[in-house]
Amino acid sequence: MEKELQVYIDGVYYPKSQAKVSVYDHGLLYGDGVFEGIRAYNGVVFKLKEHIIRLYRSAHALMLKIPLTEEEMTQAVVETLRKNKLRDAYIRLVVTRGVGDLGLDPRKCPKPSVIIITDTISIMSKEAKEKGISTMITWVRRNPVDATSHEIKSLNYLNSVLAKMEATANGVDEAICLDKNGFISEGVGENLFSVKDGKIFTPPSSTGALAGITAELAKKFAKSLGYDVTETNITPFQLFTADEVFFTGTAAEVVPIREVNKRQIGNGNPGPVTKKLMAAFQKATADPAEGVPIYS
Ligand code: PXG
Repeated sequence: MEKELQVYIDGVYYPKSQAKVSVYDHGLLYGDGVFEGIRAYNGVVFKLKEHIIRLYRSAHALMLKIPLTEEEMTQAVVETLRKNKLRDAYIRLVVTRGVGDLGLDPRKCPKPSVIIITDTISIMSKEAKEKGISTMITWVRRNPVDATSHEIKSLNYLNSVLAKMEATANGVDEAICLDKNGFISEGVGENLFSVKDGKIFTPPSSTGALAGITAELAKKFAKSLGYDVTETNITPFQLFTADEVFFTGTAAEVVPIREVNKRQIGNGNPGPVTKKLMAAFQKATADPAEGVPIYS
């Protein structure tokens, strides 16, 4: 039998089938915790530093004290990948509030738990990348910035789950969420960009969207290619009538959107700006300088 993947929980490695947390963990009971989804490409953990910084910022917002330094966390991620002899991987980093009682008061949880899962990745299909994906604006709003905003990458993902279910039930690939004012926010685990007359637009974090690491990179590439990138409110109408629309995300990378609520975007094919950014992103994932090496 093939050796089981090893999962890191609080400094100890457990085989996948035995990697478990307590039913009293407030991560389970209340969604009280934070996470990151990270990828490794060809032996390099892509943008690991940026993901670790975001994890600690999310934790800071929740007043959750991670029991490892950022450096120790980085090492633990790399070591978990080594243990599993992975080069191309999906990494799920989770910090929960830890075990407490049945009240939601986090003071009852003396010790947060750190979980590092490294697994093989299921990548988006070649067809999705070549032809673009279909999307729909869902009834599920992004939580406002004064609620469980996705600015904090917390374990509260129920609105993403509901939105994803809605998309699936309607036979489209992915959902797009609006903010409480009706402006475009983001996908269920992707940031959104639109292109009109050679200019690039993306919703601000005031819509409750996560500050995506892939989005940040896409903005950087766009600017270095000479495009204007503006963070601004985008209406559904502006999306329907955009020349190009695309998603960015760790799982999605850069993926063209060919349809929004049955409206064809542009000519229905991935546009020139999207294609250039896809190529730039692809190049970055192959550059060891963009991440932390697993095997030195
Ligand atoms: N918005 C939200 C709400 C997210 O959760 C992104 C945007 C894209 O951010 P990055 O930093 O990845 O460019 C995310 C990222 C999953 C999964 O398992 C989710 C994310 C990342 C990786 C995997 O669905 N969320």
